[in-house]
Amino acid sequence: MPRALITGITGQDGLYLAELLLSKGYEVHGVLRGQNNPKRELVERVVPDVTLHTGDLTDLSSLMRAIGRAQPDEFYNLGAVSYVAYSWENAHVTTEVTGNGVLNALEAVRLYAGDDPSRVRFYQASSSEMFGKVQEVPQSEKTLLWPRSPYGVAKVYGHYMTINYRESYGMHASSGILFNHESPRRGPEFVTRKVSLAVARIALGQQEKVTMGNLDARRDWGFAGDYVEGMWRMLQQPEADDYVLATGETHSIRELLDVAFSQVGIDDWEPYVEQDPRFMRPAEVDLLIGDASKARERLGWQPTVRFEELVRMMVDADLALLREGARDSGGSRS
Ligand code: NDP
Ligand code: GDR
Repeated sequence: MPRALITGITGQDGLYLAELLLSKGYEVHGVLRGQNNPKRELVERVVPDVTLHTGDLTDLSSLMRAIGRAQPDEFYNLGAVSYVAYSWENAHVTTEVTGNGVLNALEAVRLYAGDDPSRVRFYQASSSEMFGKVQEVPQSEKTLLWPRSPYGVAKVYGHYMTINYRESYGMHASSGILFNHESPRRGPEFVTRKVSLAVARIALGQQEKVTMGNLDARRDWGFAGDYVEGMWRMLQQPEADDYVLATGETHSIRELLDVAFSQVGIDDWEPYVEQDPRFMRPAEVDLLIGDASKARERLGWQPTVRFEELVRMMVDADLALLREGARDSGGSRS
């Protein structure tokens, strides 16, 4: 039975990946941070077969202890401070977790693996946010990186450190450059979920308006369930490499609002949407659209859920959730 260890097990991708690996017959372990993590209950409910180990990406010895106990064949580094807007206000914390945390994870794996550094396969959760200021479209593994946020800068560091460990030590370390991927488990701070929750509340008469930031930014949005399959496929390759995962479609926040509101029968959303500079970013990533042809050709990977279906799925899930009267956001991410 292959064994996998996942950091970021409480997050959107961690839960989908754990479900995927369990369905493939893996023994799955997760790193859980904090002395009383409120999301432990969520993980135990959704994936009860996962074994949890206490650890933090900023604490190398805790990672080494978790690896020693889990004895993984595959290590998925999904843990991060992942909210871009927050990263300006907490740049040092973001650098420590999202940047230096990758170095800690790589070091823990390298030290554990001993004489055969490639015996534990490593996945790094890199991001389209690394492309930042638009250099070319669509963006591929070869596009120049020009990050526009402390989060993006930290991810670039983690990305190159992963490549460096592959080249320096012969580690089987792959970096997935994933474009935005969403689901009903998405955190409510991210724009798709913020909108799907607000639209559902507005439809049920629980909220009057939603306050947004920049409506003109464009993103390449896919479904998280498809993207964790791509992560796994990367680690099944004989050689480690870097891969873009994306849908190849781009849509603006305005189009997101069009589809989300239309799902509850509202064609003109303007009366329900306000803009506030509070939600504008010091530097914006204006346009993301990915070229996933390498993943398609080498991994046989392709997304199965398109933009409209994704947004409608999220609005429907939030309507159902609110109707059930679930009160905590933990429940909303299950
Ligand atoms: P989430 O924000 O849902 O999850 C982040 C996870 O990181 C949580 O489990 C969180 O744990 C954990 N974490 C935070 N700080 C630490 C720490 N100090 N030590 C250990 N773990 C920590 O993110 P997603 O699931 O959406 O994304 C997974 C990864 O993929 C992230 O690295 C993200 O940056 C990256 N990514 C995501 C994309 C997306 O569109 N979703 C696209 C490209 C990259 P806790 O619950 O305890 O806070
Ligand atoms: P992003 O996702 O920054 O792309 O990072 P987010 O959903 O936060 O923002 C997407 C775009 O929407 C605009 N926007 C708003 N965003 C939020 N959160 N709230 C608003 O009210 C709002 N109004 C407009 C933003 O300005 C932005 O242009 C996500 C994260 O998952 C990262 O961890 C990951 O690496 C990247 O996707 C790929």
